[in-house]
Amino acid sequence: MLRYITAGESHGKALMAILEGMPSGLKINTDFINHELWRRQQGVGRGKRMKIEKDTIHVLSGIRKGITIASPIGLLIENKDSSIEKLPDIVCPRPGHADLAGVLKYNFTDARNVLERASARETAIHVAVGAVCKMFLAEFDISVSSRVISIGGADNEEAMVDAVAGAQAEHDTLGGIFEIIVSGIIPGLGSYTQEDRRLDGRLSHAIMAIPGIKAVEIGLGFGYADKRGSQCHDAIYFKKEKGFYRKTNNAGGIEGGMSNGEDIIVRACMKPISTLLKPLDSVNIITKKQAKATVERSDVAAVESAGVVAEAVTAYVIADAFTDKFGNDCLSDIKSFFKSYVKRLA
Ligand code: EPS
Repeated sequence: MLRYITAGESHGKALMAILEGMPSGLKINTDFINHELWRRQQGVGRGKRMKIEKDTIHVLSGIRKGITIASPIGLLIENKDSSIEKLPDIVCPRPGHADLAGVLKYNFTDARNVLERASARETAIHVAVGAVCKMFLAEFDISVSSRVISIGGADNEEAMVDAVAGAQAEHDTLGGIFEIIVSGIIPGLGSYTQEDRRLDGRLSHAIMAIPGIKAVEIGLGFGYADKRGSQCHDAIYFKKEKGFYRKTNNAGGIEGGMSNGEDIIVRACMKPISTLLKPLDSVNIITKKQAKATVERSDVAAVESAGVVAEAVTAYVIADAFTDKFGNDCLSDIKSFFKSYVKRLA
């Protein structure tokens, strides 16, 4: 089992995570983690904050001489903008953001207390955790990637750039759809035996929990609804050199809550960013008078970044399911077990 927890506010001193359960013997490449952090900061529609920050990882514990030693891995990213104590109160909650439900729940008179933690800035540290998980999975030739399918309804790069520029000019924001692909996967990760062991449930949970995500589908997803079974289930074939395989992958690599050996394909929809420069109606939480929502510095769109974050949480879920099956103690033992499993499947 793997687990991790994060801490940190958007404009606090730093973002932190403790990742537990990584086996001993894994080489940690901090350049790779920094590259993943850099990827999250790119993309059409990102705001001014991305010009301020140059997210850089500090690995505080869990490695010695660049190799994991099975103890919890402490990760930290410093915020260059750490102005949390000086930032103004927010009393007109932004529709779509955590602001209103957060102040009601925690009895605040300032939504700043909510948004500082609810901000998608926190996703940076998930990317660092995911980068460690990707390094682990790479030992078994498993890779996780993503691609943007559409932004604001536009589905080619030029149109996406234009759509974002158009929204920006009108002080508006956009969302979109991205896809996650897990390649090199073996059959048998996850399990049908208990609902919380189902890989599709675990992946959907992790991706749906990324700020701004409103829908997740696996494989054909909603497309199954208007198909007959005979048109959409992936027929099974066998070749000596290949083992069991499919000619189609509508299942998105998961059947019965387990990986079936085909690529895992997950798509998710991100809603438009909730901070609008031309704000929607809101209510002042102190005076209860009608007002316009607070305007904060933000992005116009962050679909590509959300894809990078989803890669990270997917890598974590796959690594978690992988260690459930093959163990957590030491990389060489896991490799031996993995080899014998692959041999048995053949
Ligand atoms: C983000 C940092 C934030 C926002 C954005 C994502 O920085 P700031 O609030 O200082 O401009 O750019 O946050 C949101 C979209 C949000 O809803 O809170 C980041 O690092 O990704």
